[in-house]
Amino acid sequence: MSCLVEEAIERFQHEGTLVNTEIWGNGHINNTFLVSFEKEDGSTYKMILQQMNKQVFQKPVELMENVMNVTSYLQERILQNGGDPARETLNVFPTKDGRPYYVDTAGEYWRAYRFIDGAACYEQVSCTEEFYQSGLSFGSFQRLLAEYPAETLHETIADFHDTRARFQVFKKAVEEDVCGRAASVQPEIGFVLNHEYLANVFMEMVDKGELPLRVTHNDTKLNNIMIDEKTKKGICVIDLDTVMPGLAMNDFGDAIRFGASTALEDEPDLTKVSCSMELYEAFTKGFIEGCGGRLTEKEIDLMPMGAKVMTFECGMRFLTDYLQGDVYFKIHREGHNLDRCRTQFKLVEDMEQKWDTMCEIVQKYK
Ligand code: ADP
Ligand code: GN1
Ligand code: MG
Repeated sequence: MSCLVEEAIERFQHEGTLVNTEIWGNGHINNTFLVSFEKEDGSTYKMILQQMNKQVFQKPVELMENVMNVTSYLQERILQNGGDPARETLNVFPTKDGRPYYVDTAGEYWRAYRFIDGAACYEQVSCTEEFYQSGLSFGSFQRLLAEYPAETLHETIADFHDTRARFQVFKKAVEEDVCGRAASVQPEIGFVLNHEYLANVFMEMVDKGELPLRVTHNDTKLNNIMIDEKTKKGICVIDLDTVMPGLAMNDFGDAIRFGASTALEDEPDLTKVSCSMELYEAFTKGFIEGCGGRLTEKEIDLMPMGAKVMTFECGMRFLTDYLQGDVYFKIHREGHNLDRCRTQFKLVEDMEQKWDTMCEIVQKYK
């Protein structure tokens, strides 16, 4: 473990003696560590320590202001609802001088969260009920934040789900072809170009003022929710770095692209990849229930489109990163971003095949 990790650990308020530090989780963006301490009575005290990705989040101070404000707001709401604020939302551990982050000697930003015990994050769902529960949690998250003053939130990543803007970035990456990889991915490039309508569909409606901007999570993949090991209920929505004004259908869609897939996001064998209608239905039911009647009819009607748009956007982002030399998403093998891109495009194709069913399911729970 680098000495900067140790330097950071010591800057945060904690109890007991440091006994272990390990790399933790499967996030693509931040560097996450599980840090364990032993207290005087022999019990263990754990914290999640994260080195924030400064290249992705260029305004870490504003980002932490969002996280502090959103988590304090959620803690109050959870308390009012008779829940446990220590476990049902993130809790930031302050530094010894009372700040929500620490800047190390190399200029890197660190933060620490209370470790949520007795719960886990998954890369794939193990049963349909679990995915229903995660739909309920992501829907409730939107409901809990429905009255949050959206104008006070900083935009942590500009144009994050502006698929139309991302399409332009993609085209530029193809033109520049800095790694000379474009020639080898012509079918994938062609797929993006043939689906340009998916890049425009929501943004055109936003331009016309047809869609409400809500406080949304914007990164609703299954491993951003902690599932209670005993009850199997989604207890805590984590990874609040992209909580910003956004579209309800995108939170729905991003969760579908990851959790309703029959394979991992980076599965190289595309024959294993499809969008399970059973899982799609379970999540739809949970999400609509969780939103508690706040979604407009139009938003519900557009939920299947949200699934297609978010899956397309994510595949396009992976392909862009592959073309740019894997500078954004963490990779663990050569061609990793390309494998990820291919699963997403396979899912879009599968959704096109299953489109009528996807629309019928949404209407059933409207
Ligand atoms: P990234 O932005 O890189 O995805 P996350 O904030 O999602 O980072 O954290 C990465 C992983 O660390 C999560 O998927 C989860 O497994 C774990 N994790 C994050 N916060 C907590 C927490 N408070 N308690 C327990 N595990 C956590
Ligand atoms: C990233 O941070 P993480 O791993 O939860 C990314 C999402 C992508 C996702 C693809 C800030 O999510 O937008 O959909 O990877 N987060 C950011 O798995 O770019
Ligand atoms: Mg994450």
